[in-house]
Amino acid sequence: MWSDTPRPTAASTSPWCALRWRRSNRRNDGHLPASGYENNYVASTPGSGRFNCPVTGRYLYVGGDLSRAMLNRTGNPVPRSEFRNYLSSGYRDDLARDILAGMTAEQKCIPSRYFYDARGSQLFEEICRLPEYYQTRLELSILHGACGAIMESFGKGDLVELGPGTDLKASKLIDAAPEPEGEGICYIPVDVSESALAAATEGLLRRYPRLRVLGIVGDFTRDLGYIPARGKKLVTFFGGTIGNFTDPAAQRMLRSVAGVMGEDDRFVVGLDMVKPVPVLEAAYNDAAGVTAAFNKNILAVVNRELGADFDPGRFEHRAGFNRDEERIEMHLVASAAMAVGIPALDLHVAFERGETILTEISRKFTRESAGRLFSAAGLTVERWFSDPKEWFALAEVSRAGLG
Ligand code: AVJ
Repeated sequence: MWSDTPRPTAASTSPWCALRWRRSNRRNDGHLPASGYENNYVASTPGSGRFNCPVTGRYLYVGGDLSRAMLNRTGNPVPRSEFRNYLSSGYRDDLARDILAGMTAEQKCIPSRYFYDARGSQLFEEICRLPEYYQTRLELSILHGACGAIMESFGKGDLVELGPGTDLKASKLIDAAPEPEGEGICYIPVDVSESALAAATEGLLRRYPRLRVLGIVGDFTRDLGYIPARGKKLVTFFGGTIGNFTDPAAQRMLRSVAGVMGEDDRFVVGLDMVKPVPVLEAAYNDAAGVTAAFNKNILAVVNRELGADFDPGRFEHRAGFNRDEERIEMHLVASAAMAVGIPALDLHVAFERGETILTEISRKFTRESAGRLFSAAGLTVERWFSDPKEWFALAEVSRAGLG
């Protein structure tokens, strides 16, 4: 269920673990470990690594090595990074609930968040390198031009990135910060994939010796409350992923971001824009078939997690632009009538030939529709950065009506 993200329990078979989690429970304010207990911990485990609590499964990750660790006031090394895991065993429960709803709906559907298992994430990275998929490259070049202005007004504080994927965007921003080496910045990536977070932060810790990292392993549609409330914040949500949400879901998401923002805070959102339809459709129907493989992989996720027997070979990839809704819709089309068993749900699903599963919507915006989206969530566009053709844009928004 969406609501029952488990809190850490104090019970543990490992004394340091129990102590550690009780501490983080008590002051769940996101402050990085300061001194004392955590220092002993680092000193006894030189180098970097992750340490699981055997009971909660949560872990502390200490990155970098002691030679690069920062020193506290008393000259003791302080770990520069910590990961907190707020994900529960709820992933499978969520999937089960979503698949039950999706497979019994008039238009069968599977939410796009389930694309991103290890293979799906790898396929998505491949998509980003495709000649037809202009978004990733354009966004990075827009950010290249915008990062100076964005970081000049931000200065320092918490840099929160929702679903980072790679460390490319964060390093562009940190490079453009007024102070060198990540001084004064705590990078707070939020992602459901702990391995993606570890990969995205390791390089940053090496590259910026003064940078601190607080990794939040969680779902940014519901775990934003774990982002520490302190100082100044710059929140980023790149990639155009906001377009994957229907309007009500986008409103919920934007409102929850607005809820952690103060009046000086800014939120930078990547938006894919309406453009000639052939360009849009080519981006989701690449010649190499990577997007088709990415689409079908969602069936492998359901098979693995719920014991279902979808045959990905009997579904075809289809993606097209819906002009009325201004969005790409991605489907899997049953190439024959078939029945699919989903044992974990005690469900048999009948497909007619040609019936589809909707797996993703990817909304395309205009300045006007983006403005409406933000203002409905209590956010105001402060600055707009885009390429000359306005194929992609970064909207820098603030909380409306504050101060
Ligand atoms: C990462 C969600 C922005 O919608 O374009 C790429 C995902 N789907 N190709 C998008 C995706 C098919 C992508 N987002």
